[in-house]
Amino acid sequence: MGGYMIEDDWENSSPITLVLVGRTGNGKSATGNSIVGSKKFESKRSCSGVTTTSKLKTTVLADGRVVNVIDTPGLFDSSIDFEFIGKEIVSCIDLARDGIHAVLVVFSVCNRFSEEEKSAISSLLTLFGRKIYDYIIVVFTGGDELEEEGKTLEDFLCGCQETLKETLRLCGNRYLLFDNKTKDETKRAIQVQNLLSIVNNVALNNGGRPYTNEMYTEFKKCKRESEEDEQDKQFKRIFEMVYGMQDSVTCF
Ligand SMILES: Nc1nc2c(ncn2[C@@H]2O[C@H](COP(=O)(O)OP(=O)(O)O)[C@@H](O)[C@H]2O)c(=O)[nH]1
Ligand SMILES: [Mg+2]
Repeated sequence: MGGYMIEDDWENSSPITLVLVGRTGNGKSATGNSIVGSKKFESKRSCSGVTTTSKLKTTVLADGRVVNVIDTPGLFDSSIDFEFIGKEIVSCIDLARDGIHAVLVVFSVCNRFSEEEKSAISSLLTLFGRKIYDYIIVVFTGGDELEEEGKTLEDFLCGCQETLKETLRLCGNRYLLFDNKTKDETKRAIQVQNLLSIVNNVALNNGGRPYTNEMYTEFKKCKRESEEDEQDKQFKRIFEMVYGMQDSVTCF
């Protein structure tokens, strides 16, 4: 009963906020456009990042649900420094005023799963804390390319590297395929519906609670404290080493 309350409440009233992350060129902006149903984000073939700061666009679905989509720059590209990532993350969390319902990690079936991608996932852990994994959905772009080869996503995943399989397991095996090139409006709408049904499951698993600024602040606080803890321990170790040795010196 309680579960249904959460579901009904979540589905009908609150806007859904999704954040797109991943390496430049994987199709984040194109996926954002597929979700909102128009070219609101700039998506380009060139490898230089088109999106330089995080942007939020909103759409209202046929059933009245409001969906906010936040597109981010390639935060996990190897060229980007940690300070910039930190600032962008804070700006994303500010943009998502009511919290983040799902983090869409975008991979492309056309690009090899790289070290950058692997580190993107671990950066999320470092930046947001373990809780963030409960909100991740992996979106593979390039559905049209697979279709052309007569392959399904499962065929693709069968032949993929073990590290990608491990990453998917880490993200609760929540993944789906997007064809951002389709001109077929029904196909686009079905893709969005499939995504939203996974978002719905994510929300239910998280008790209807999105990832909020408070959770982020709490994580940062705990992290700071544990770092301070670690510093304390380290200091204690050094202290014991120095004074322990002195003790033994006086003993002699
Ligand atoms: N064939 C194909 N190309 C795609 C798909 N999604 C994105 N792309 C292309 O991938 C390139 C990079 O896309 P973009 O959205 O700018 O990536 P971003 O840097 O992650 O935002 C563009 O040329 C897109 O047209 C897809 O589903 N199929
Ligand atoms: Mg982009």
